[in-house]
Amino acid sequence: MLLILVIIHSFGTAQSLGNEFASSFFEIEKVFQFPKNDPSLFLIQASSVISCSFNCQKLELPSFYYFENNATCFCCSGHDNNTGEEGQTDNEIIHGKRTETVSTTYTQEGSLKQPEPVDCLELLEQGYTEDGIYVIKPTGSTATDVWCDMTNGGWTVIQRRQDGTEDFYRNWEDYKNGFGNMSGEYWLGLENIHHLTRNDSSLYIYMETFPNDNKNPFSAFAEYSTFKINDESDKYRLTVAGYRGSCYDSMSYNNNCQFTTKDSDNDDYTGSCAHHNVGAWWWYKSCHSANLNGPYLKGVSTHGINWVDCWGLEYSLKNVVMKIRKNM
Ligand SMILES: [Ca+2]
Repeated sequence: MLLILVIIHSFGTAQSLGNEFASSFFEIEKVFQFPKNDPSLFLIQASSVISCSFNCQKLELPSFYYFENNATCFCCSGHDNNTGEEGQTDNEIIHGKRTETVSTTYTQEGSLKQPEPVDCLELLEQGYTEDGIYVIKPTGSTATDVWCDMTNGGWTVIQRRQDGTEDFYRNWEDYKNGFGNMSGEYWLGLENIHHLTRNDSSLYIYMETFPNDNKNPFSAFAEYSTFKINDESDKYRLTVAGYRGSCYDSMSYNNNCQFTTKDSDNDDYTGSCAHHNVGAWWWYKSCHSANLNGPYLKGVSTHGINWVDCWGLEYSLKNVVMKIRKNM
């Protein structure tokens, strides 16, 4: 551990990186292992304290030092709390906020550990107020990228539809593990949703129609004060209750249902609702009412992205965002 302190000391106070490293270290997003014989230590390029923090968490190395002068970040698994070695850093970073230049003793109190945020609400509470992609690590799960809606109070986005670029007619493994692009269309994954909803949580759904279709209402929200899904052994069974919204409720019908995909039929319908509706959902009996993972069919059509009680079975929505948050 003394080696770490020596490395930090030299990076923090001197020219930090030697010329022999400079060119390769500034390659964006590339991860460099340093030193080569120790897999727990990494030097990465990072454009800000926040990207440093998140990238280190992604590597599952919760501690970090960020050096603004050369835009590098040193990730490590932890600090030796017993050595009492003294070091000098350009900036000390505590809980994601940079302090004035300090000289510090590397004790537990002086460690730069960044707590791993379990969801977007926790990130918001740590002071991250901008909407965007963050790394979270739900309790019991692994680190994952996610879009955080901070503007409306720290919601973790679990699903987004907006342009049809992503294929949502997928199998069980994909729905379990998640798919898509966090800045576009995606499904976070049932496993993560399960872990995120172990605490009392709410679900908020925003839905929007195509302007040219002149639908009334143009958009709607549906919020459920109880939203929880069981684990895979129970096929991610849904608990949903406590509706409030601006149109009608199309999801309480799915309460207590298991999840169904095209290759895993867990619905009570004689056929497969996933085949019938070309999607995947917590369906029941005659399948329909909500089909937010249906195909992107742009307006009037059969079995698209439906919210039946508001726009009927024959209308496929333009935008959908599903997001969850721990109840406060
Ligand atoms: Ca069936």
